[in-house]
Formats: sequence, structure tokens, C-alpha cells
Amino acid sequence: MMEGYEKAAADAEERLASAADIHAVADIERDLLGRRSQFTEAKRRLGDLDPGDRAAAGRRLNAARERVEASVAAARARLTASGRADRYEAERLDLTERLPRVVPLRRGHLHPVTQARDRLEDVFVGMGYTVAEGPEVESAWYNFEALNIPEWHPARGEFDTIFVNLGQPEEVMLRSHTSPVQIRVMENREPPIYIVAPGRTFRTDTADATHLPAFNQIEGLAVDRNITLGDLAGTIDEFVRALFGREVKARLRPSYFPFTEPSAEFDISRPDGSWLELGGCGMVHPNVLRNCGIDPEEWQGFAFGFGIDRLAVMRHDIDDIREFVNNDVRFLSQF
Ligand code: FA5
Repeated sequence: MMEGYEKAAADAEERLASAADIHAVADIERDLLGRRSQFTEAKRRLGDLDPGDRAAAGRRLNAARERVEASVAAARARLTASGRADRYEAERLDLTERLPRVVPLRRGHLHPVTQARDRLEDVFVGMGYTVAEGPEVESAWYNFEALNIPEWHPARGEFDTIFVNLGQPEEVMLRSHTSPVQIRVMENREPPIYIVAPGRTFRTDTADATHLPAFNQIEGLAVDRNITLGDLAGTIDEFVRALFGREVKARLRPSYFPFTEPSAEFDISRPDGSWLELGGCGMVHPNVLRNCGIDPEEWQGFAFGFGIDRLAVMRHDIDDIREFVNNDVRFLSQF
């Protein structure tokens, strides 16, 4: 009888270890310690033993019971802790945000035309110039008249101007070049003046490989004493070298602009040996200085204006200027 119970108590640990939940533990507990268990039966039978053997048998029985009780308590603790852990796991809310790893995050960058503009500003600032700005909508005075292009002048037609329906006919327009900024600066500042003025310009030009109806120019103006055409040529050489290195050459071709005298156009060499027209330049016309209240006997100046989009085309060896406004990220991300 005692041996049977002790054997059952010894097996209890194994049975409890494989119990799946606390209900199974309760069944085993009832089986081993309950009212109809072998333990209860053995306890009842203690009375049948000789009084001399009773105490020792009772101690053995208690020891076996204590072992079973300890194993039951341990199994219950294990199953309630893991049961709670399971429930927590099942009810867990994932509050962390995870981005799909298939599309890695990539940093964007400035548009190649903006990069060219920034670089140009840096080069000229390095040469002692400051950056000036003017409005994109201009009056006929700033866009034409003060620049020595009176109303009757044929050069007005050459600028293919986009007019704004405001005031007198052909009085207000989208600026067709950045040269009006020269006038605004000279009206407001005393020489010596060394400025560059980058910005958007507009013409009725049809878009093609080298033209856009909305494009960017950068204007340069230097007004000081004893300025010569040599200073202008040296400045152009210097900025072309700073921007492209020594391989690219610049050349001046005689030309005509009403606001400069003499005037020239300047080209830069392309890798295939051809030349690309980049802009116009010249010595500031005395009439322009006078229109701004500057005495041409005392002060001279040179000015230049060229296309930033054209320059970026050249810089990156691009075939078609329209690529810059298609906004195809596959194209733009290369620069
Ligand atoms: C002028 O606009 C003069 N204001 C430049 C100037 C300034 C001359 C100061 C003398 C003194 P022109 O129309 O040539 O000049 O334009 C200058 C440059 O702008 C061109 O050489 C070209 O690089 C760029 N450009 C002109 N039209 C377009 C266009 N539709 N698309 C892209 N670039 C253009």
C-alpha cells in the first residue's frame, strides 16, 4: 500500500512536467491527493498497522505527499507564468513602424540647373562680386528703355517678349533677360559696383534642343574707374576656367547689343571641337550709365549675360536642353 503510493508520488514529477495546462495539473493533484486518491486510502489504512510501525509509515507518507504538493505547486507556477506569456504574445500590439526594405531611402539633390547657378554664384563671389536680384515681371523702362532700347528700336522685336496684360499695351512684361537688374542696381548704388544677378527669364521661343521659353540667365556688371575690354575678356576666361577647367576654351565674337559698345558674343568650346554660344557681353553703353545717374566720363563698366541652362547642358554633355524640364527622375538623378 505504502509502496504503491510512493511509486505514484515519484512518477508525479514526470506526469506534471508533461501537463499541458493548469487543468491537467488539477486532475493530477486530485488523483494523487484527493479524497478518493491512493494517498487518502493509505492514510486511512495507517490505523491498520501495528502501533510501533505507524509513526514511521506516517512520516514516509507525509514526505511523499509533500513531494507531490511541491511538484504540483511548481507545475502550476510554470503553467500560469507561461500561460500569461502566451496570452501577452497573442494580444501584443506592434506599435513600431517598419518601412519595407525593398525600396531603400535615397537622398534627393538639387536640380542640375540649380547646381550650375549655385556654382556660378560661388565662382563670382570668389572673384569679389555680390549677388543681386530683380523682379520677374518688369516694366518697359527696365527691360528696354533704360538699356538704350527705345520704343522704335528694332532690337525690341529680337527679344520675343511675353507681355502681361496690364497698363498700357506692351508696358508690362515677363523680363526677357536679366539685364534690367543692372539698371536697378545702378539706380540704387554708387560705383564701384561688382554684381552678378541670376534669375528666370522668358521669351516666346519654341522649345527645341537649345531653347526653352522659360530659361535662366546670369547677368554680370562691373562699374569702376579705368575698366577696359581686357578686364572683361580676363573675367570671362577666369570663370570659364573655374567652371570647366583648362580644357574648355572661350572666344569672343563681335556682335551688337544696344546697351553695350563695343559688344561681343562669347562661345565656349565643346569636346567635339564645335562652339556653343553662351552669352553676350560688352562695355556698358554711356547712355545706360547716364540713364542711371552715373557719369560715363568718370566711370566705365562691362556687362555680360549668359544662359545658365545652356551652361549646364555643356557641363554635363547633354544633347537636349528640354531634358531639364521633363522632370524625369531617372534622368535628373544622374547629376
Ligand atoms: C541677352 O539676353 C543680353 N541681355 C545679354 C547681355 C548682357 C549682353 C549684358 C551684353 C551685356 P541674348 O538674347 O543673346 O542676350 O541671350 C543671352 C544668352 O541667353 C544666350 O546666349 C543663351 O545662352 C541664353 N538664351 C537665350 N534664349 C534662350 C532660350 N530660349 N533658351 C535657353 N537659353 C537661352
